[in-house]
Amino acid sequence: MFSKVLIANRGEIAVRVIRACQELGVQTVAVYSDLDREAMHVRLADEAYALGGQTAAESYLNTDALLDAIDKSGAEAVHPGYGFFSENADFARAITDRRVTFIGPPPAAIEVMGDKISARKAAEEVGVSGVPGTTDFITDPEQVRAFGAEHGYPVAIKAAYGGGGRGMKVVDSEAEIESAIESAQREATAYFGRDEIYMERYLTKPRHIEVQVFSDTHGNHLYLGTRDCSAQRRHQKLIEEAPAPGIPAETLTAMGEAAVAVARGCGYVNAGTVEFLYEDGDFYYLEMNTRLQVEHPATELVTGLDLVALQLAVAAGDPLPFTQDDVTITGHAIEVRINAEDPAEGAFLPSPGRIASMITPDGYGVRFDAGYAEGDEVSQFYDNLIGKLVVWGADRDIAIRRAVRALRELEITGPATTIPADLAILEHPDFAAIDHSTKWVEDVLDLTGVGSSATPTDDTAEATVRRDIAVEVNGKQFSVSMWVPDQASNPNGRTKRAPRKKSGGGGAAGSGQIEVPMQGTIIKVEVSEGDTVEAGQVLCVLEAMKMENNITTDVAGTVKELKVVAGDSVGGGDVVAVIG
Ligand code: MV4
Repeated sequence: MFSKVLIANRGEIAVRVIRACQELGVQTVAVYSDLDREAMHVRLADEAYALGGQTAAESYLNTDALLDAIDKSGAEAVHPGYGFFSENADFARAITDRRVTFIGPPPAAIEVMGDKISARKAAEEVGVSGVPGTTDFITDPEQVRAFGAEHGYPVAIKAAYGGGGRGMKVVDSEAEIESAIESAQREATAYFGRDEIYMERYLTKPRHIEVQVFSDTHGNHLYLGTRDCSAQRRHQKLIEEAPAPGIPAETLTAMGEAAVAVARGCGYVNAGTVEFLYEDGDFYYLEMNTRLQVEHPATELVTGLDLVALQLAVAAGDPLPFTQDDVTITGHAIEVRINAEDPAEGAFLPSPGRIASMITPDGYGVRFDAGYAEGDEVSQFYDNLIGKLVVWGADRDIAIRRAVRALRELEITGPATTIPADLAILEHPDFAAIDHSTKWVEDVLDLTGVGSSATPTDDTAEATVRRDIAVEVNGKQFSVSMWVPDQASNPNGRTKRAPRKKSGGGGAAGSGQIEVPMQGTIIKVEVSEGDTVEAGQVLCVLEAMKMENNITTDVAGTVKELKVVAGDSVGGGDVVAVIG
């Protein structure tokens, strides 16, 4: 086993890995951005190194700063967590070039699975098929017309070098082919810098089922059961469960064996996930995620395995200590994601801010993996996952009831959270009946009347509290404890955000000051200064929260001023155009 591991991540996954290391007697090294100097993962680690910067690009994606921290700390291995550099073959190579172990798959396996076309070909080579379609790039709308005529509509047009659902367009009829191609190419270029697209038959009510695989360096490849992650919104999962319910045992076994074939075929090592779409009893390979996933604890609770401990063992060269026959699934697990987002009216608007108070659930079968504690700040710059509630039950119904019970115990004040939406899903008869699909949250679940869970906080208490103050010396962090008035730890008092100030004094309906509702990137501008526009007309396209959003004018008039061009970053409330 390693004696020292650096965790190239933050938040709950960094905390998860640090805890596993502590249990194994492995020294832990945290890295942190300027905003994370006092973050939970830094508090828990044995050592911490400053990366500098605020945004992900300036900090957790700063290769030089990370390599520097690795050198200074003397870590023998790096755990990338998920996101950031976890599926970056260049980073994995930069690590291994320094004779430091990357706790993850070989760079070549990351590369094969990195684009959908080569991933699909790799699966086809081992006899695992995806949704009927073609791996040829679309160069002519005629190809889509011919495919639609043969297989019927709808047809899915997908970005070849994309992922996470970005750039997928659904064509319902021949008339929509050209605009769908244009839109898919535009999104693909905006997100991935490449515009190659391909097509598949579009499944209208699929479930997202994934298989957890694990491979060691001795050629052993196992599957550790399935998860259903269909309860998601705009490709952000809300609730996951293990095993995938309501699927015949022989189908689950066939999916497990298909996943292992894919892993073996690409020379996989360490933890991975093979994703499938499941519809009407059939399953279709989608892609492989070459990392440990957010939802791995659901698998841990039904297999009894510590997947992070296994990752460390496999990375250290140990063979997997069990065989496929030893893997058994017991009971049912449900993971509920708690994000700092306001689900009111189904909008899921980011709600960063300081966690004024947090009462976490407990009791039989309940686990809470958080990346924050009371008093910590959820930054707008990073993923806003506060924590994950993971429950185990003897069967699915018990697990659902336990998840609801635990969610009701969980109280967070400060940021709004996804808890009300999570409850709406868990208490819905469709979810109980497994009559949901990947489209269900967006198309069926009714979140009207679901209110904001943001709560004002009482900041009048004058008690003293212990604060561990981080002191940085030559880029390395040391901790000093102080007892200070509680006020000092909360200089801003109330943490509920004041009503957002409208920029430029405008923004009110009908004022002609057209604002964007949230932070994002302008990917297309549809009008020019001097143009005459009608109410409801699209002015520009904002890419935000992984989707294209049309920004429309609510008044008719002339474009007096246009404040953005394609490629501009904008913040929520920024005025993009003035219509007069
Ligand atoms: C599909 C599909 C239906 N038919 N492909 C979206 C994410 C990307 N990785 C693949 N996705 C889908 N591909 C065909 N041919 C429906 C989806 C899909 C989806 C898949 C998994 C999880 C959530 C999803 C939400 C919407 C659509």
